[in-house]
Amino acid sequence: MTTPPRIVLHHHPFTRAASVVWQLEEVGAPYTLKFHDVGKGEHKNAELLALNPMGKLPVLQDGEAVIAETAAIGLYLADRYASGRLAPALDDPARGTYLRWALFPAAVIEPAAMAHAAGWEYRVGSAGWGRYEDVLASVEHALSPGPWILGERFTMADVILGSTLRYMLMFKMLEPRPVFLDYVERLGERPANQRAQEINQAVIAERGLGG
Ligand SMILES: N[C@@H](CCC(=O)N[C@@H](CS)C(=O)NCC(=O)O)C(=O)O
Repeated sequence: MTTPPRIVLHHHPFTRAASVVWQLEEVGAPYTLKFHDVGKGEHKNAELLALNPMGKLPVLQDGEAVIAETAAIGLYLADRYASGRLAPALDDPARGTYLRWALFPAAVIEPAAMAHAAGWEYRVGSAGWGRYEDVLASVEHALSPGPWILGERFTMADVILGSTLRYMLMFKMLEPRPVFLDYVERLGERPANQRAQEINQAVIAERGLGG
């Protein structure tokens, strides 16, 4: 009898959990998906609230470890299962840039784009995400010349940043600068990304979520 994988991803394909499938495919560790119908509010069940009182997906369990927040999940998986491959080693100076760009999407890009789209008024000097224009310029600078955040070296930071750029471009929440579009296109060529899209699509078909 085979034992089930330790890693369980609480999942719905229309949430950020879809990009964790890509993280997992890059890492290559065995995992299972546990579907929660967000449309029916199933992600607010007692089991998930106990794991993540935010009541949000994704949540990943790995044995006793419980991790919420997409970026934290990616960093955890890379350190735990792909250290030196998808995550620079602890004593590698490249780790600074790696961590910076893994955290930048949730800490800066998302709130900046949201504030911009919603026309929020705020004090640029007090808001951690600053000015929308500066955010765009910073991401553009970080991706030039590319092809990846660490130059020739692909890491989990690219999965985290690329997932955010992809969905923000898709939902027209980010200015479609050529550097961003080229980066997302390059990421789309990665076999692990393509496998993840197939896995997410299969869940959409199986659950009749196509709309
Ligand atoms: N900061 C979190 C955001 C998680 C999040 O907002 N998840 C959304 C789907 S992408 C969700 O669960 N929404 C349903 C709800 O809030 O009820 C992360 O990066 O993982």
